[in-house]
Amino acid sequence: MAKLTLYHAAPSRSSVTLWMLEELGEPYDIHLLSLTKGENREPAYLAVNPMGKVPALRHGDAVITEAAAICTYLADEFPAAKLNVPIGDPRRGSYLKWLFFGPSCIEPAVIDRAAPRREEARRGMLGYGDFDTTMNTVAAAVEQGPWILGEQFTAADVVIGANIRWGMMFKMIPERPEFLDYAARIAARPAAQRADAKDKELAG
Ligand SMILES: N[C@@H](CCC(=O)N[C@@H](CS)C(=O)NCC(=O)O)C(=O)O
Repeated sequence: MAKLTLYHAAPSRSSVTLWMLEELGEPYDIHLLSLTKGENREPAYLAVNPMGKVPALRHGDAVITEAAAICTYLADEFPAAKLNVPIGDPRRGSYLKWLFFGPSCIEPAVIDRAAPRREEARRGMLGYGDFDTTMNTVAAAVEQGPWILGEQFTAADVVIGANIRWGMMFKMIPERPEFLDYAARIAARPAAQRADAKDKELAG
């Protein structure tokens, strides 16, 4: 079977994909990079990801970048783990919507609030509209639980769950009950615990 190698900095956005790999349960290697030493800007890594960003995943000859794309790829590539919603399933549309909602709405909404623009952009110009609507939309999606699509935990929970956990940790996402409950359900998952422990060890 083709080898999986995660290019990772601990902790960082690549921790999302570390968690995804733990949920997947397939063997993988970690190629650790130090962002503080600028190893992500060295030619060897720029050949892997010209953006100089982590994460990147190598699977055999394929290289995938962008955390949400990596989660989507792994879920589809290893369907036995039941972390995807396959083509043809009526829930696939909703599944894809949430995989994209993380990087295209939640992240920019959170970052724009943390580092506001000098001139406020019109709501219509912003893909996420406004912060409160974005948060209310996510809260409604995770409120009922246990997972975004109901009983099945999917890659969409890794992407959205990581946004919520990290956002609350850095006080960038409000600690509302829907988010706290969802984060507690995630924290109880053995794969999330293994990923957290691995990250701590790697960072240490
Ligand atoms: N859009 C990318 C963002 C990745 C990203 O910004 N990673 C940060 C770590 S949290 C990074 O590599 N920063 C190093 C740098 O930009 O020099 C994704 O979602 O994977």
